[in-house]
Amino acid sequence: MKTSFLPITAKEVQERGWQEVDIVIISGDAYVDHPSFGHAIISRVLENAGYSVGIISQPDWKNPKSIDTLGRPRLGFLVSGGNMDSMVNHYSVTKHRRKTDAFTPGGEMGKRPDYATTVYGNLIRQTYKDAPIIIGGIEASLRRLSHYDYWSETMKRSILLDSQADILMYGMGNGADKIIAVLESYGIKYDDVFASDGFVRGHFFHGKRVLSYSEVKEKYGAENIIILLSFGSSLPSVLSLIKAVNAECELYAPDVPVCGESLFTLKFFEENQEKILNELNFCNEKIPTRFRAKFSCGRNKYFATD
Ligand code: B12
Repeated sequence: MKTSFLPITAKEVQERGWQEVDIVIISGDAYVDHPSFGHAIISRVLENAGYSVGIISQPDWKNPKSIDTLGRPRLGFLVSGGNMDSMVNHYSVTKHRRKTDAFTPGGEMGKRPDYATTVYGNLIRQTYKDAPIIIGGIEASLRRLSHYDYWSETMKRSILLDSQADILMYGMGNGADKIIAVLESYGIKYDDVFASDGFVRGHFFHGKRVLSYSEVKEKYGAENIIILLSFGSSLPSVLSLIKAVNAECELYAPDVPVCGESLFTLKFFEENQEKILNELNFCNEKIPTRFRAKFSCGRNKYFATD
């Protein structure tokens, strides 16, 4: 992270000496600069990559000017309803209006509209007919295809159409993205991308159809596969799946920090040894022994230790 809070007003944009921002992020949540908020993670990753980013949090959806407070972004708008689907945020399963919003200061309810991603997208289109709009986060991800909307008891088409956005980014593929970029920078080719059998739904990643674990085994034979694990999880059910895969194939878990382009190499380890060991001691107190990761020769190989 390079700076204090990112600009939320035109004055703050000017104070940084910027003529414009590259990207405006619009979120249905309060602007909380903490990694438990999607807009905070994405804004800092983009800032780290050299882009100028401004935030519009919880715009007044009855006023089209509210999405224009930072002007037209050079590259486009990134839009999300917030950490939760706005309808789940507003209504209980029995369709009663909730009284508090956990993602707004003081729990104040009413700071975002129903179907927030769609409303924000249309609000942008009232002012900018052709500015690129990219939607993401849980609301866009879960509504990416035509779906039954429990709240209106109707079938809805993809939120991509209703929000008038150009691109919908689904899920969290950022860990795998970074690992692929690092492989490419070393000229290392990877043959396929796969997920656990139960997770595969015919989707594509980096132009490759995501295969199931059974399919890759059938295609290459378990003994010929080297797997790079490209996500993190401490869920026991996921860890036991990884452990089963590790028993059949050669498996590595490269450790790619969220910010910066560096890898968790032996050199990085030696330079930061003290900090890392302190952190590990802290983690080891919290994580049961059998789910800990261990180091080997600067490569981070996953061992389930029991
Ligand atoms: C912490 C948490 C809470 C805390 C919130 C405290 C706080 N102020 O931070 C508390 C305990 C208060 C809470 C309450 C509730 N919660 Co809650 N909560 C969570 C939890 C565990 C983590 C949320 C989080 O911090 N995520 C981290 C962020 C960074 O992840 P993310 O938003 O998914 O963002 C990633 C991607 O989506 C993407 N992304 C995000 N934004 C954007 C934008 C663009 C443009 C792009 C391209 C990508 C992108 O990139 C991000 C990084 O990978 C989630 C489960 C989960 N693991 O996400 C449930 C979750 C959000 N909660 C949920 C629910 C149901 C509730 C409650 C309604 C429960 C209840 N019955 O009371 C209440 C809310 C009541 C209310 N009216 O607000 C559900 C929401 C389901 C849904 N369909 O929306 C979730 C998903 C859990 C679940 N699986 O059921 N919750």
